Amino acid sequence: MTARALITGVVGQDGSYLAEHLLSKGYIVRGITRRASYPHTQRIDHLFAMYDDRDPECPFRVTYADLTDSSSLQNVLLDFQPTEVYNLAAQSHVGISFDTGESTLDINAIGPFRLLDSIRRVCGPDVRFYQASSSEMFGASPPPQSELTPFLPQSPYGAAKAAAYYLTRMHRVAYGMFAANGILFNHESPRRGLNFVTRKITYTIARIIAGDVDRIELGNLDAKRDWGFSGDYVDAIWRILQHTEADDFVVATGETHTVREFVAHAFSILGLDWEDFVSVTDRFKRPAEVPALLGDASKARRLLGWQPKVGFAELCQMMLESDLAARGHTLDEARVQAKSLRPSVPRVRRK
Ligand code: NAP
Ligand code: F7E
Repeated sequence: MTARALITGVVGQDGSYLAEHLLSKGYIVRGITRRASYPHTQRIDHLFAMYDDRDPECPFRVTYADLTDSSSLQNVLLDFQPTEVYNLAAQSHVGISFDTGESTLDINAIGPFRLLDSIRRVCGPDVRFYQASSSEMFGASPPPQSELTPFLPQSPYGAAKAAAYYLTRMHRVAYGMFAANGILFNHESPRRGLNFVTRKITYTIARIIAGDVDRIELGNLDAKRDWGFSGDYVDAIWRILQHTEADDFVVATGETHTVREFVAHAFSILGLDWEDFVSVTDRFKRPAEVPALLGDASKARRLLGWQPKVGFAELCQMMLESDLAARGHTLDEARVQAKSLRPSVPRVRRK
């Protein structure tokens, strides 16, 4: 039987890479997206161009549904009859979750419950379910973090993801469902949303080179993150659902860097000193911070045979090159242009 994957959050960063990954393996893929007032399918437009959805055999389709709307979830489950469900949809910005706590809890905690409950009622226990859990659940627990590390969430986002993690396990235990958690540490790509710190940095550097702006404003530079590449992580997500039994897995690189190191490295690729172009503002600081994340993914390595391919420096350069290319610059051209830039952040403001 052909595997049939339902992906929530298909227009997001991971959803787009996962759809590509599953299509390349011969899956029939159905994505769901919620209504937006303006089209936001940029990350999957190349897939729409590859497949003709007027063809009844088309392996890739996208339907409207919303994690806050059980009836829409039941409709798509009844219509599509998936063999695997990947729940990637979420309000995924930690900082914004402090401003939108209630809706973040609704989408990120009750949303997975609605989906699990609907799968149980509509599809039965044979459907495999993946929950996009997060290293943000570890919060204040010191590194390194593994599947055995206690959760101490520091944000509405982290608390909601922890609730969803336990609800996923509960459906495994109570109803015998194949319900698994991937506890993924930060993962980035050229498709990363513009207001996550890595992409904000590479995108704004490209704008500095183009002369649109003269600096980047950032918040906490001391936070440490274990940053990997989304393209590598969707393979781990797929492997988690192919494992012999439903289980929970940390997915991480095992290397950690501060935000300061990321921004310094990104500027250094162009031969620039980051301190000439970065100012720190309280505006981007959070009411509570997760100080340090460093994942121990030895269980995923051992049981899933998974390991990341893209490292920190390669990831940073890949994102910068992509943002420069979108503005018509090669890396070499940007390096030449960088030589003519004057520092925009006065020394006195650097503290
Ligand atoms: P992303 O780019 O923000 O994608 C999330 C997607 O969820 C977006 O396309 C969003 O749609 C959709 N969504 C939000 N609310 C929805 C709702 N009510 N109904 C249906 N769809 C909804 O995030 P990502 O980086 O791909 O992350 C994928 C998942 O992994 C998320 O659950 C995230 O929390 C989790 N995660 C991410 C990381 C990471 O570092 N990237 C690490 C650990 C866990 P709109 O475009 O319409 O907003
Ligand atoms: O922040 C600091 C910020 O927003 C990283 C999501 O994918 O990973 C992500 O959550 C760090 C934090 O990611 C700015 O305070 C400094 O310490 O890129 P971020 P995140 O909060 O770690 C987890 C695992 C997820 O599950 C989430 O979905 O960078 N930081 N200055 C800043 N962060 C932002 N966004 N913007 C700044 O200007």
